[in-house]
Amino acid sequence: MVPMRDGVRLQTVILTPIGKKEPLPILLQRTPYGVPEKAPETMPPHLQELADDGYIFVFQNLRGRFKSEGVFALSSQVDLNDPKAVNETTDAYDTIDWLVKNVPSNGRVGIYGVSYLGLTAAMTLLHPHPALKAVSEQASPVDQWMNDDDHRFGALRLSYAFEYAVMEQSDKNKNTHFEFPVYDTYQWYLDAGPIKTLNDRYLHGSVPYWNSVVSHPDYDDFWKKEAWVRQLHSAPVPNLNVAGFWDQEDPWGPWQIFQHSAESDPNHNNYLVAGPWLHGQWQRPKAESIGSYGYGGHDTAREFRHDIQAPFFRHFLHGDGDRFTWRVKTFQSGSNTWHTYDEWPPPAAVATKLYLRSDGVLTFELPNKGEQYREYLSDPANPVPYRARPISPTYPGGDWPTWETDDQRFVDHRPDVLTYVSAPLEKDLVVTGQMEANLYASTSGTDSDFVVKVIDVFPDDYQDAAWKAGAGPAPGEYRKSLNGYQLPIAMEVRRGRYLKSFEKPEPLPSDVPVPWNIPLRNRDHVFRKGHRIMVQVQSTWFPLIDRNPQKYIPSIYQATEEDFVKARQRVYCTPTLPSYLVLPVIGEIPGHSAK
Ligand code: PG9
Repeated sequence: MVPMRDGVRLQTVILTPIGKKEPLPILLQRTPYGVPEKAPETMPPHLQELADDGYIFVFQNLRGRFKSEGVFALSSQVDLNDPKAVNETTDAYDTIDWLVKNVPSNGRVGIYGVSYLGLTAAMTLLHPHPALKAVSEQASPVDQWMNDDDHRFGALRLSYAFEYAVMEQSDKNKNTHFEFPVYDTYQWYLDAGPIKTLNDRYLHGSVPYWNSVVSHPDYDDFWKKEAWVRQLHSAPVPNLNVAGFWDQEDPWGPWQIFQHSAESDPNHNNYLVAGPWLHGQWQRPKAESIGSYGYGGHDTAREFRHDIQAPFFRHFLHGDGDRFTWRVKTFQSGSNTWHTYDEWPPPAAVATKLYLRSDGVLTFELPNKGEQYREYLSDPANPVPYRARPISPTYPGGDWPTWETDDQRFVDHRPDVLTYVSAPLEKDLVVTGQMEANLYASTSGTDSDFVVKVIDVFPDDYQDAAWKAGAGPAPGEYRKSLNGYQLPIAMEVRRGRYLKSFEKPEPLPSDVPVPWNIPLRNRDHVFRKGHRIMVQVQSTWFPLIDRNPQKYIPSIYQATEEDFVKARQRVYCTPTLPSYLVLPVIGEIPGHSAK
């Protein structure tokens, strides 16, 4: 029980290797999910590469979780000007102080971890203890209103935010899984109706974080204080940021930490590694494929841990080996190769527009005169599912982790999903850097959402050679095949009320085309020759994102059933109101005439 500055004691497990005589560095993980009860009988795969070098592993429960005393606030607020404040930054500081004074070591401490553990690692950067010599935040959120777990630019990630808050704040001594009385959670959330019902009927105000979510719809001071990264403007300690391109929870935070730290980094302390990973997949035993799409024989998890994570800590904590010379290293999907970059975004990437056309085609050419728009009816009573039903609960495990790689054919025929597709590419198209979508779109309502998905469409005969005599999958094997697979590369939502201001929402003008900028984050992917690029546009994505009533009201979380209305959505494609993707292209643009 390690004492903090306010007297609260935190449950801490210290595992010291037997047989290592020399003083070792300490590697700390701080978690809300529970510490190990005893030393593992055999070394877990994710610790193996580090254990080979020798570390004292320390695991600590956050305040208010399990046997740790105090209250778990599920908060990232840090007030550096308040000397009495306690938060994850001060608790980490106090823990490191106690460890170097009480545990024989070489006096050097590192902290690392994935997701919440990444967050507690990252928050040390705001006031690092002098003994803290290396940090590796991995999939840390940084601003829960703007992106990652709970919202996307203010659009609520309903199922995640609800189920996570229940999990962590229902019972101090365990991770609680909300008991859905029905099998398909899509049906449950739809039947529950407006957000208000969730407290009125189920939680009765018992989960503090959920209460905060529904009482702070806009980007107000509460959320700005939660956005701890706003206080980060340098790289005080070497930090290896790690991000997954298919991370279903926290894909955005690591890039933000990297960017904020780059504001002042004279010692080259700031690194980022990104790969084709689900949330935390780089710490799983293996990461060799997405579904049946293999990475050309690479086990990217093992390669990350062996070739990047272990040498990083070895250099800064043991004083062995060289410092990395690169700033960003990625495992590029499509080419399935590792790449290093001295600068991000790479200067060689050229922002290239790919236009959505009135006939449902994607081309590198601006629409012609006479092209107008495509439209659909968005009905909140029949929202587009974000993955194929039945949708199992987010926790525990199940198929939530992989949904961002699901074949999108399950929705591309829906009348409320617009599909645009390019011709098969004549050459590989390399996309490295920041992707975004810009739509001109209108709604007949006064509020609305637009979701954009960028998809890599595999050729129809992609995998035929893998089957007997190149004949293609037998009946019954189609689901295992990549033939015609629609693999999402980037997906994001914007909520209309926040197009002009995150702090002060405004109604949209009905039936007036307005510009929608939809950031699609950093990517490193090759669309291979013969593949096609697809874009899908829709206005519901349920229950991942709560339903927009499509009629403006001051807080969606106070909406009643009657507020939800159908709306006619139009995506414009005229020469003056074009809708397009911006792709950061390296090298030649296939099939693109120079005129
Ligand atoms: N995505 C989870 C989380 C991190 C930080 C805050 C809230 C949730 C996690 O996997 O830990």
